[in-house]
Amino acid sequence: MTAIHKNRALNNWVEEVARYTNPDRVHLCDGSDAENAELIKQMLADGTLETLNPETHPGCYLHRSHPSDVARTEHLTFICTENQADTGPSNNWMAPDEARTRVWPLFENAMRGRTLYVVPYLMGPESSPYSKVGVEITDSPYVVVNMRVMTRMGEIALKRLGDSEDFVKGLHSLGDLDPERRFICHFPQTKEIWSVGSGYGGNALLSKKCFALRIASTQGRDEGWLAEHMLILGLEDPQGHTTYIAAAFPSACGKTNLAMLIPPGSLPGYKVWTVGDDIAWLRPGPDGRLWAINPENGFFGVAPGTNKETNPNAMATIAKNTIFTNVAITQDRQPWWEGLGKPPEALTNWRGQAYDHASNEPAAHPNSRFTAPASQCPGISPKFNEAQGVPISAIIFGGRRPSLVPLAYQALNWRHGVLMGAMLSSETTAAATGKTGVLRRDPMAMLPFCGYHMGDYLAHWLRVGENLSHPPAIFNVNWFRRGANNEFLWPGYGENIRVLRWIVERTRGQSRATETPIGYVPTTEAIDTRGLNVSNAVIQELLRVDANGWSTELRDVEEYLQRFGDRLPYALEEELNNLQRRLEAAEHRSPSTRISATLV
Ligand code: OXD
Ligand code: MN
Repeated sequence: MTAIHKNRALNNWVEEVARYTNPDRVHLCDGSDAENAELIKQMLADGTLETLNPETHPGCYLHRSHPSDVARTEHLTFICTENQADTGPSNNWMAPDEARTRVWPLFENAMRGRTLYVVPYLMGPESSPYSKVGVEITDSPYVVVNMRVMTRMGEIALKRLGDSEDFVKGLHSLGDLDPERRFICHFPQTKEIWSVGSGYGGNALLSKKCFALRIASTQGRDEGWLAEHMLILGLEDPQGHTTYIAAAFPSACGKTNLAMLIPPGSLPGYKVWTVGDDIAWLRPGPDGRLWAINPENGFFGVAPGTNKETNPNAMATIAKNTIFTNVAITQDRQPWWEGLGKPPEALTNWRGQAYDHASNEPAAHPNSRFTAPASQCPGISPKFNEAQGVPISAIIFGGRRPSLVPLAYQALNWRHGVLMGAMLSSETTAAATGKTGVLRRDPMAMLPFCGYHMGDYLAHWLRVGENLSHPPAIFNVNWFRRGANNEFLWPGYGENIRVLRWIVERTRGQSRATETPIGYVPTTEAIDTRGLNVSNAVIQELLRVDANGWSTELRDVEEYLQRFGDRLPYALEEELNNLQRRLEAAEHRSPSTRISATLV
């Protein structure tokens, strides 16, 4: 084989893979428009893509995946380290030797009749010293065109790589798409990823969950920074001052909506700038603050529920040059999903069949997605490409909790905030295969994405905080609390700005809160409800701290955290005991009612 590139390490690896996978052709991707157009032409010809209405959705395409390949498959996702203890109980472990005998053979001749694409990509802004290079080898042209949207792909990455050997090697093959022969393996020690048998985004776009979270989290552990499942936004106030916030929510809990929020007219002068919607790389800066970059260059968002009311900026972002996966289409070939109003009469469902209106089935798959360039977002931050990133003043954790967890509250300090993140839990969604709507503990929303032992990860969080002279304040939010009739108590979406505003003001010592055993809870007056149809009684309920309920919750948290054994940092156990003691004291004073305490 002739050398595909002058970089020796790259060339040797591609040759080795090509010898084993046996493709018809090898193509090094340059990321150009012409290359993209050629790939799309090919995929239109073989049915991998379909054109959407060029008048309403110029440059947009539909891809229908195999019906058994529509979400991340966590039970087939492995961390492969020599020592099982290093992966911890929250990850599936496979010994590297076992991976070589069980998974590697699935790549043998897997690319016969196909093209092997070499996809170099850069995670992070071109000018940033914190950006990292990855190369994905794949036999899926759908993966290539998605990678071009989600990362800085092609020449730009090769230029950055130069003759360095320092890049994450990702090998992906669709294989035969049989879930029985599907594996997503990570080798943090050698910075390698093998993914076979799936074309689904989170399993196949190896830049995203595999590199930017699982591998990067281990690099962060070793180098003193954090790779997190977080959106990044800037909230500009009427005085023109912008405060940056990072927020972790489990998959499909509204990170994209929050990152792209447009404030309602009743709060004039506020503006949200989107820096990222899914992943943040966070580093202590020389000024003692935590600085964040978004390693990605596009959005791979959940389509259902997205509309002009819930996320107008997303709707504008995906109006052109977007790849839609597993959505339904209307008769005039516009993409359609649940949340866009009444289903039109003639509709083709995500499987490509006529939609049966009498059925209870959704027309779009609940985890159907859009892949769209970040540059198309009307609210994209002017700091999106900033080399140093943005300074983070607040970190928010949140999940779907129908009861107990208040609309918002603030941790007493970093250590308590780390416990708050460790306690995060949420009802499961369609982003991963399995039952939806079940409560699952998901520390820092990283349970499926942390590449090493969760106990070590929590200890790493504590260490990072200790080295910050100006650590971000830490908060927890819950947009999903329900009332007696199971109705959502909080309107959510654009109105969440009211909670963000309280958070930003707290970071400046400006807004009011009550000190309760679980942390600082906003006073009812501190959340601006002008122009909102939410009664005072509902606000009180949203902010109620039920000491009894929390004591029960903490017993569950304690049991959960115990699974991390002696790797659970002692400081967190202590923090949990302190919290338990504060709750017990409050229960004695005023059982299961709102806890009256000091205003701060
Ligand atoms: C995602 C996920 O795709 O979290 O972002 O599943
Ligand atoms: Mn995600």
